[in-house]
Amino acid sequence: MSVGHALAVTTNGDPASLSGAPAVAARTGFNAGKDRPATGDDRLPDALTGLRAAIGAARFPLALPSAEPAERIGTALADQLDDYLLPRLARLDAPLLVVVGGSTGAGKSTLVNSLVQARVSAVGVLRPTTRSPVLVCNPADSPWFRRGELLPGLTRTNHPSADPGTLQLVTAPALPPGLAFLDAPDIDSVVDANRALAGQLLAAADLWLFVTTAARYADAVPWELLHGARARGAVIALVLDRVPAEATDEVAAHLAEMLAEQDLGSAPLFVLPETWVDGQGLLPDRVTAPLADWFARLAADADARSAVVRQTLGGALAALQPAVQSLAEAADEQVAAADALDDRVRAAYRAANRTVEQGLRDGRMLRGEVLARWQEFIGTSEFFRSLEARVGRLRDRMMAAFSRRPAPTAQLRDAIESQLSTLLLGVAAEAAEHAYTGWKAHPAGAALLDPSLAHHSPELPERVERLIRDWQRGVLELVRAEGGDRRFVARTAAYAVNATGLVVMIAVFASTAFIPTGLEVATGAGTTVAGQAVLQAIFGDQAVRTLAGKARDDLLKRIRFLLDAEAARYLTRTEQSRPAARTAAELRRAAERVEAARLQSGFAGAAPRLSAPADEGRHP
Ligand SMILES: Nc1nc2c(ncn2[C@@H]2O[C@H](COP(=O)(O)OP(=O)(O)O)[C@@H](O)[C@H]2O)c(=O)[nH]1
Ligand SMILES: [Mg+2]
Repeated sequence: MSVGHALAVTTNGDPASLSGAPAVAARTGFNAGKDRPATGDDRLPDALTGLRAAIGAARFPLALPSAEPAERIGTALADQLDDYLLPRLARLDAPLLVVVGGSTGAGKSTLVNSLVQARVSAVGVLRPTTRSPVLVCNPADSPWFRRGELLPGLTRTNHPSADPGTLQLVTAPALPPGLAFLDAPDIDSVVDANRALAGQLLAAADLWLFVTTAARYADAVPWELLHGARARGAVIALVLDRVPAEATDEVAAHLAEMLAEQDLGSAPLFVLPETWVDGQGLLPDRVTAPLADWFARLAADADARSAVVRQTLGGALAALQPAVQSLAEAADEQVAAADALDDRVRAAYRAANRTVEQGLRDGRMLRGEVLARWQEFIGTSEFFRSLEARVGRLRDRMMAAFSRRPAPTAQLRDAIESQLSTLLLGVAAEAAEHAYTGWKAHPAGAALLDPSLAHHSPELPERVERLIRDWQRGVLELVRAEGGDRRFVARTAAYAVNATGLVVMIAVFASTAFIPTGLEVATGAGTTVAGQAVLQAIFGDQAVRTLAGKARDDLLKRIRFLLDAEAARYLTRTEQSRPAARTAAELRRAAERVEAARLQSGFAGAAPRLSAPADEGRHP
């Protein structure tokens, strides 16, 4: 390949695209001749509007590796739909927008100024970092760009502005109608917002004019962007600017190689030699001529312009479904992660409930203080000393005994309360710790944690105390209600109610299935006052058993409720960060609608190719 001075060269070895005119090569599967309007029905715009809504509603709040890219892709897609796809589809005949992009100092602004023969865009090294991008068009096209259907998020201004979110509009009579240039911020700007804006503008381009220099063309950032643009099927033309004469062949050949590697071999490439800028800061005509001619021919050729628009639009439409698919997958991951986090919490608190049930079953509650107080309690009732032989009439006599002589009920109650409280606080602390470590090991969970979650809630001791009091009160009410029929509890004896209530509570701790062992504990621990037969008689009593069963259910219910509240500290966090369950399905459905509408539209044909500039110096 040889590159003549100021000659645009192409790296494309395909003669079909070397027509010398900027028209789109006719070898397309795309119905260029019988060009039926792609918007003959509203299916595609409607589907795109639906997709826009689905993307706008999608959230990726859980800190998964896929969330940040999804957030970014979602924003970019929403922007592209608003900025470009929807307005462009509505007005296929609107002027062609050429977005000029590239690295800092590549000569973008100089090139735009030179092409429109006016200093419309500030040039130079001392650039204000937040200068608004400049769009330059023929005065005839100004109303369209001013209207703001394209890039609706940018406020139009007539002057350079430091306001972010503005687009400066300039008219240049030297620029033919039908084609406009947008001098975008540097794609490698040190200012994040500028870089982001550059990307957003490029996604709104009908044609991306990528400017690089002999010194910079191997930089990574532009290649990433080029690669993305290529993947989207955008029409790209390249300018290799400021190439020293002696390096032209070598640099142009190397760049051509890189372009071919990136599947960009067919993109028109213009090599501009290093030169002096004039007093106006403009490049000499002879340097810009090939590029200027190429654009002039494009501006003059409505079919060629339309083909460019259709290629970029078609490419962008075709790229939607795969991109949305990645969003849907990320949304699925969000839901799965939220479920997984909830599962870890539920498992921890289920285990806590199980431990409590186990604790009520295995007799561990009947140890220590409770046991001592229980023995004291039954030991002080004279009745128990003489009862052994007469268990048959136990119930009545027990009640009689209780009502005659107060036993230390308060101490037993306190002991029960403290034992139960220890158990509950212990299981709650353990569950919190398990849930905490479970979340900590999960990337999305770790991000939702705060240190307080590692422990039971600070109000828990108070709640536990209340729970136990309420339960004990409930047991007494049960006993009282049961006594209403006068068979079980002596009618008026408050003491008997209390004492029976305590027996019932103890029976809860020594649940029916467990009575024999529980009694062994009680008797084996040294009490001689109440023999096995007596206790068996008490706890075997159907009325006691029924009451104990009810009291036990009530206690477990209260505890479940309490532990649910503890778990809720975790679960509300996932609930707040949980994306709507239907997000993924809605994204997929909306993307499928777009895809179906696209396939039926005129945009689904094989992408046409923009022909390269004439290359008189090219060897056969
Ligand atoms: N000598 C020479 N200077 C140039 C050329 N193109 C741009 N410049 C200078 O390089 C600097 C950066 O150019 P500018 O157009 O602002 O680059 P941008 O950052 O890509 O917009 C300015 O001082 C220009 O005058 C060129 O072809 N030859
Ligand atoms: Mg510039």
